[in-house]
Amino acid sequence: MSEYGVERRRVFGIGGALGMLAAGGLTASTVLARRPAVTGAELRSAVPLPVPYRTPLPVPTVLRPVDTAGGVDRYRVTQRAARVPILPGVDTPMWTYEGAFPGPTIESRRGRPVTVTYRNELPVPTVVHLHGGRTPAESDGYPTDLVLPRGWRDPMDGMRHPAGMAGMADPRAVVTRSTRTHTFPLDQRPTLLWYHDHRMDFTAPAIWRGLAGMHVVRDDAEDALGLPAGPRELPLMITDRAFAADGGLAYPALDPTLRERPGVPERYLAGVLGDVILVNGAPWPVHEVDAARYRLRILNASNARHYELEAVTDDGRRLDLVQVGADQGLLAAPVAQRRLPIAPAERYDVVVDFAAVPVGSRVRLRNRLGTGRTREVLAFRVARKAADRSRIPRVLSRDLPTWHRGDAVRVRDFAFRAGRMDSGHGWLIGGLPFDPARSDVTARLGDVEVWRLIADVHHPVHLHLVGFRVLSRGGRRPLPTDVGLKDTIALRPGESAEIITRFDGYRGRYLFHCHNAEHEDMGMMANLDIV
Ligand SMILES: [Cu+2]
Repeated sequence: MSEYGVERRRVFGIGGALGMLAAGGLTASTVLARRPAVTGAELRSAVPLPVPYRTPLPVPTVLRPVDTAGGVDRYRVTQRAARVPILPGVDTPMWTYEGAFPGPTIESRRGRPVTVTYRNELPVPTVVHLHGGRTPAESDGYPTDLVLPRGWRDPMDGMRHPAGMAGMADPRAVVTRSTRTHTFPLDQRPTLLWYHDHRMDFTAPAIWRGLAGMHVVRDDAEDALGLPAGPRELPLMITDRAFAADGGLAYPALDPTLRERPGVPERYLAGVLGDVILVNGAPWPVHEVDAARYRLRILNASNARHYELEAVTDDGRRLDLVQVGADQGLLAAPVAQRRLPIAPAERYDVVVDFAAVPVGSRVRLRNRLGTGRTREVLAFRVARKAADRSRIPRVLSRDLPTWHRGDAVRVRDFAFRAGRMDSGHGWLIGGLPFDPARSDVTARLGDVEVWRLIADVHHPVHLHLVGFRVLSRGGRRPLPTDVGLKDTIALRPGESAEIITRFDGYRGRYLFHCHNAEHEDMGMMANLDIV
């Protein structure tokens, strides 16, 4: 096959890129490659930390629409500073959606449009992206489509690239003042999405301060499956944070006002990790459950921390985590997992059965990648026997895309690695730092493409607009947890992977980027123009 020859050359091309990495002697990549489990530097809290598994698990409130006329659910969300009780007896000043962390959850039905009017009452520009949403470009939250706060003088402020690249304004940016309304058609597979700030150069500290919330899309077919529901379905947003002596959040921003100079000191180049694990904004919480099946909708909303989750009983048994869904919705069939590696922005939809767990005992969700307290995440205390009419059907969905290599009209290669930007250390895609004004990828609407990705250190790579399937990892079969339709793939140090997708939905300017939030602020994004 003539195609085979092309593939071989591309494989050698990637090998060449890796060879350069090894020889390049870049501080970050070489240091981190030697310590592959490290995805950042950990901040130490300056307050006494709570004892794990005493704080009840909060479940974020579901936001009520202000209007549902004409088949559209309309919401209003205000971004504002608030004092949020996170640690026992302490209020933590945060930047929030509606005064809460996580922000309120939006529940929506497939194909029923949602509009959200965001009001910015924070002291800095903001922009909201719905992660995993199949959203028209003008509502996707491009990093320069800023909502300026009242009184923000220079509309160009906050649109400049890090020092030394000043003046790199974006002629295509659509900037508004005070408010902006996003329209989300939500014509997509039901799944757990999340919304978060995506401001150019300042995404990492903005999410850290609290600008993140969940969004669930449902449909009748999924409802009819009989999976655990109601109080037995739990959205779980996992984040790590660190706290200063006054109970405020610690974060090593070069400019703590987040107005001008982006970035973090070099020590935190690989990412910022906290020493406190929060689930739905509570430190190491505990949740009382029936001895029955529960559906856990797990999101890793941490900036840089990876987890490998397992469910362990008090007597040391590991419970199956029966995966029913991935980033972009239901699998074709359930897959029993023992461990769930979860990188920033990834989601898993799993069912865990507490029926055989003795009443009064616990099941802990633990993190195999943590050390000390960061090994602990969440505990379930089995409170009582209970009836359970839920089920896990053998067939979960029949609408997963079945793209084949032969469908692809193009193969593209992207190296995600450390490098130099004008401002110093950066993280680059294909050797380049993000420039909103540059065209990186132009794809035709409807085209199927194969992308080959290669990483120096851990990089969770995320495509806006489309889901993809993982074809291979390291030249071999994908991991058992790569199953289903994804929108974020966790590349491991030195690893290559192939993904396949169809650029479907809308034309316009989108993004692909690393979802280690510190990496994305330090250059690791690129434009994806769909024409
Ligand atoms: Cu990265």
